[in-house]
Amino acid sequence: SQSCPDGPKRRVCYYYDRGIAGVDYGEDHVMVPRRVDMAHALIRSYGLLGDMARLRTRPATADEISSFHDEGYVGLLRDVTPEGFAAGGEMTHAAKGFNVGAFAKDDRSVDNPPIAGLWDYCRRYAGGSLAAARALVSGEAEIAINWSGGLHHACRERASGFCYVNDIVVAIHELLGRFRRVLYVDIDVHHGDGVETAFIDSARVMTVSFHQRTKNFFPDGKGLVEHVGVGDGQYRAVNVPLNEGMDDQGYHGLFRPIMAKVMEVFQPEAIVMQCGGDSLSGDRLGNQNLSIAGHAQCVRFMRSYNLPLLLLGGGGYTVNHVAACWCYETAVAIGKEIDDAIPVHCYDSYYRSQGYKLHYPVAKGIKNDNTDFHVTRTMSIVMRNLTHLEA
Ligand code: TV1
Ligand code: CA
Ligand code: ZN
Repeated sequence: SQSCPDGPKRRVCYYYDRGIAGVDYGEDHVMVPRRVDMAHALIRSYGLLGDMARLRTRPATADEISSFHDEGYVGLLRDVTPEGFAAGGEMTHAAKGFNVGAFAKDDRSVDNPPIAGLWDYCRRYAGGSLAAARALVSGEAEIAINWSGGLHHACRERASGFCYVNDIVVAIHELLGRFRRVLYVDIDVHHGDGVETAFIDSARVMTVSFHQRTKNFFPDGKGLVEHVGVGDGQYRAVNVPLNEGMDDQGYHGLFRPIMAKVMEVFQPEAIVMQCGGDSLSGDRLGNQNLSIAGHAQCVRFMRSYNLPLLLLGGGGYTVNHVAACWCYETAVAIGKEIDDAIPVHCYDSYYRSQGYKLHYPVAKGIKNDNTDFHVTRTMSIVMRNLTHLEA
C-alpha cells in the first residue's frame, strides 16, 4: 500500500448519518449536533470521502442498546416526547427519574432535554459506533470513524452530561467478542465516567481519561488520579487530572509516556479513542489550550501502534474548532496531508474569523495552571500505578 509520513496508509471506514445533523438540544443548549455535519462537509470538500469506505448501516436496535442499558430506561428513551414531557404527568416523572429533562441543582439549565426525535438520534449515533466496531471485528477496516458518537457519560439507567445512550460501551462490548483486551483512551476535556464505571472491575478493558479537574467542573468528584479500578480491574482505570490552560507541549509530556507505558503493560488488541474537541483552545466549556495539531498528535500517536482503531467524537462546543479538528483527524487516520486553506463549501462562513484556515491559532496569554510540580506529581503517581501491571 501507498506510504505516507506516518507509515503505511490504513483502510478507513467512515460513518456519517445526516439524520443526526438536524437534532436540536434546544436553542441555547451548548451541544450542537450540526457540528458533525460541518465536519462532514469539510471532509467532503477536502476530497477525503474518496479515501474511505462509507459505513452504511441501520440504526441500532433496542436489543443492541440493551446490551448495556436498563430496559426501563431504554423504554423511556423510546417513548418520551417533548409534548408528553411538557404535559407534566407520569411521563414527566419517569423521565426525571432517569435524569432526562431534570434541572441541574442550583441551575436552570437542562443538560439532557427530552428532545424531539430522541430515540431515533440515540439509535443512529449508537448504530454508527456499533457498525464501526463490527468493521474492525470483520477486518474490513483498520480504522473506523464515527464523529457523532463518543457520548461517554451515559450510565446504565440514566442520562448524564448530554449523553443518553453510551455508544462507547456498546461498541466495546462488540469488540470484546473478537479482541481479548480493548484499550479506551479519552481526550475529551471531561472525565469519561460512564465508560470507566462500566468496566471498573474488568481485566479486559483498560480505560484512560485525560480531563480537567477544577472546582465545580463536570463531573464533579470523578477522575481522581487515585481512582484506579477495583477487583480484576485494579490498575486498569487510569485518570490524568489537569488544571486549566494545558498547552500542546505539556499535554504531550504526559500523554506520550503514559500511553507508551499503558501499551507496554496492557498489550491491547484494539483501541477505542474518544476525541472530544472540548480540550481545544477556545472551547466554550473547556479551559485547555490545545491546538488542533496537538489534539491530533494524540490520534497520530495511538495510530502508530497499528492496531484496530475506533475513532469517536464527543464534546466540542466551539463548532468551527471542533469541525476543523475532526476533519484534520480524519486526514490523519487516512494518512494524508491536507492543505491549511479551507476549500469553498457550504459552511465556509463559519471559518471567516480564523482566516479560512483549518489550524486556527491557540489563545494567547492563557495562564497554564499546570505547574511542573503538578505535572511531575501526576505523572509519577500514574506511572507507579502502572508498574503494578508489569509482567
Ligand atoms: C442548556 C442550555 C444546557 C445551556 C448546559 C455546561 C446547558 C451547560 C447550557 C453545561 C451550559 C454542563 C453540569 C450542573 C451538573 C451540571 C459530550 C450541578 C454553558 C461529552 C457535559 C457537561 C459534557 C455537563 C459532555 C455540565 C461531554 N456544563 N449551558 N452543562 N451541575 N453539567 O455541570 O463530556 O463533552 O453551559
Ligand atoms: Ca477525558
Ligand atoms: Zn466533554
